[in-house]
Amino acid sequence: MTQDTRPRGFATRAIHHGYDPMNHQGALVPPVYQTSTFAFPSVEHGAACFAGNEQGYIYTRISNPTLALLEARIATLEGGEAGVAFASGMGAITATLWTLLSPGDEILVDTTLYGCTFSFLHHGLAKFGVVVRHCDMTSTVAVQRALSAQTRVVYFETPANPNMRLVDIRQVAMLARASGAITVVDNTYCTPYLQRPLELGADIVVHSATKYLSGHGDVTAGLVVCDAATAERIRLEGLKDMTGAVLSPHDANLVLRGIKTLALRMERHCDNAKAIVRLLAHHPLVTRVHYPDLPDNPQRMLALRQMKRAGGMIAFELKGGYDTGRRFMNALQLVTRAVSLGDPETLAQHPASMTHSTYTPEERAAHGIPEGLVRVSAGLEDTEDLLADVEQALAVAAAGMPSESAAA
Ligand code: 3LM
Repeated sequence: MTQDTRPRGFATRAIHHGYDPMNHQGALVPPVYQTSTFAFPSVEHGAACFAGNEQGYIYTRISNPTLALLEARIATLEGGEAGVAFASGMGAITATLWTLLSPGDEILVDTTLYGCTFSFLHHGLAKFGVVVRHCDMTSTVAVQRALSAQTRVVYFETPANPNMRLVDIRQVAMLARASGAITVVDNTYCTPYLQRPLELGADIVVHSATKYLSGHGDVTAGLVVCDAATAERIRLEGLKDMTGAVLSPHDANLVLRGIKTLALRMERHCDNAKAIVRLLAHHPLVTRVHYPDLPDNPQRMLALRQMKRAGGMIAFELKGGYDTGRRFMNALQLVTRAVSLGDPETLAQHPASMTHSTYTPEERAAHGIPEGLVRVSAGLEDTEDLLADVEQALAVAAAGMPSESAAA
């Protein structure tokens, strides 16, 4: 029998990469190494492991075989050399930025960011002498102008949470590199199934694996992927010493299980989002839909270039602003009112009072987050059931409006 040497596809690697049952008593599913510490065969071996002269597990806050398998899987899917696992997305983001930045350094970030990332930058990093600067990264000219000799890190989400603005990863990473800065991309909204920032020139990818990667709403987890040397620094500085935000082996196992079905699930999330977007875009109560693959979206060509499909996240605005949005969300019967995203359940939330309430109203206005914006994470239910629920909730929201504004 000849060995198949073709590179394996995404779904195959998501299921098999880095694990051979024959090395584990034939166990089809990787065992969970539910242990905090590891026995040394000799004191000399233990000392050599601590000195970094020999390979070996020491303590789960540093590494663990279950976490190592998850790290290898996300690294191959993102097309990077190495991964590091964390207890949450915020654990991954904070550990990475604590590792890369020192007082006096500057971090250049996009206009719109997830609420807790925004507050970490302004209320966390800034307190320790890191200069945080925003620029509109939808414009490469603005990025070029904003980069300075002090810019150590360029950081963005694409699509951005919650308003779906896109950043041209290839262009911005190229400008950052030319200026000596490291590009960090939060790829939570897309997952490597839809978008691979490292292949487009970014240096580091961060994830909230709480979302699509684990995919079942039952775990909080974070992941980082980059070159092996930087991953080791982030592990030994940001994870081991600065945050201690280690993922539990049991939760790593849940993320590994979720990743096995990522390709299938992402296709369904995209199908459902597309159907909901089509309903919203033609509905008289809807004033604006934020979604990458809409004919009138000026960033549509960029979406087609850097994303396989447009994703499962939608944001939209209704006539009558927040009041109508509140009525719409309260009228939902199948779609669940909840923050988070990427779960089998379709979720709806109000960024201004929930995920982005870490911004002041003035900051939301300056950072492109409308007060009336409604965000939906399209789940995996039957499309017809979702459309029926969204349609009836829009009708309830419209019925509660003063008649002249509903007709306007
Ligand atoms: C949310 N987001 O509902 P964790 N990066 C992105 C994210 O969306 C998130 C994180 C990082 C939401 C969580 S809000 C109270 C609930 C793009 C999380 C942080 O630490 O795993 O939650 O990831 O938008």
